[in-house]
Amino acid sequence: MVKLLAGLTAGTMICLLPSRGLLPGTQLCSVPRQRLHKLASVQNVRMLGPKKVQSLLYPFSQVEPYLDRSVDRSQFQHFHPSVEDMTKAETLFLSSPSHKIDYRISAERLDHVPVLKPPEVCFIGRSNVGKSSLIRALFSLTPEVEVRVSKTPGHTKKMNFFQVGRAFTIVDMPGYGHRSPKDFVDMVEPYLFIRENLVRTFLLVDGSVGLQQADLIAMEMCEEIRRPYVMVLTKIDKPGNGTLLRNLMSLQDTVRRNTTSCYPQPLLISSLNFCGIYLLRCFIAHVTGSISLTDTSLS
Ligand SMILES: Nc1nc2c(ncn2[C@@H]2O[C@H](COP(=O)(O)OP(=O)(O)O)[C@@H](O)[C@H]2O)c(=O)[nH]1
Ligand SMILES: [Mg+2]
Repeated sequence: MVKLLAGLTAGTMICLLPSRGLLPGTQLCSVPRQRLHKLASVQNVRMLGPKKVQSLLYPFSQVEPYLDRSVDRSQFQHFHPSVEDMTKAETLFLSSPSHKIDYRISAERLDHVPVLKPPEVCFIGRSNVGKSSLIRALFSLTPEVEVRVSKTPGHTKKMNFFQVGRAFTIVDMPGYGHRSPKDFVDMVEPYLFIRENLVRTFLLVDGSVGLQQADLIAMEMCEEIRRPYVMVLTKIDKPGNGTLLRNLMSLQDTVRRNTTSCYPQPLLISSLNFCGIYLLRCFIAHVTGSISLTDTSLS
């Protein structure tokens, strides 16, 4: 098991000092001289070329050119916030003395789950699908937050709670599949049923392999629970555009035909190259009521 703290090679990182002013009005004093990934913030992404900016902020644009002309694009862009909204949202992911972001607690059993007031979002999915990596990428502006990522399937046996100031809590759930179906039945399912402050569940599917039987079972469970959930296609850096598009279309089709509680637009993510991380931060900020979007039609 390897403990990685935003473990990136020196060549891929830059150092953002307080004087550089990452975001207007935000305090970096809580992370002095902290080394941040060069793609951690929208502000840095905006300095790249327009095509790169587009694909990092709006990952659907990567596959859109390969889509048949007859397909309605709007179904993939229900949530399409402005760059300004994404910039506003990411300030929530930046720790400061008045807005502390930290790992809060782990729970091995449901009766150990802490009672917390803020709205909560959780990440579920098969072991190794990329839940912890995704949470680590969300917190890349606060790399001192420790999120364990492992190459060994089934590493996360506990629910890990991360507190984002008084705004919301993010929960990393144990994976299902490989060696861990018991955790899933014992913890994940009842948690989803009873957690009153849970506002959104993100169900992760590996974008390089597409929907698996275990994912379909998890979707069925979410449908039974009838709480709003969102499909997330992870590791989109791995497959070629053809495979990714096929997996996306098949997922989209399943969502359209078989679900009522699922958000119609699957989100595309790579925690490796940060594609879609900014959009997801904005989505979380929005569904937890932490920001108001400029364009309120986007919900
Ligand atoms: N290429 C690629 N690999 C990823 C990505 N996200 C996670 N991984 C890898 O997938 C493995 C499992 O990730 P992890 O976050 O521990 O999955 P979890 O079991 O769902 O929490 C690790 O080896 C990660 O480095 C991604 O976006 N792209
Ligand atoms: Mg994990």
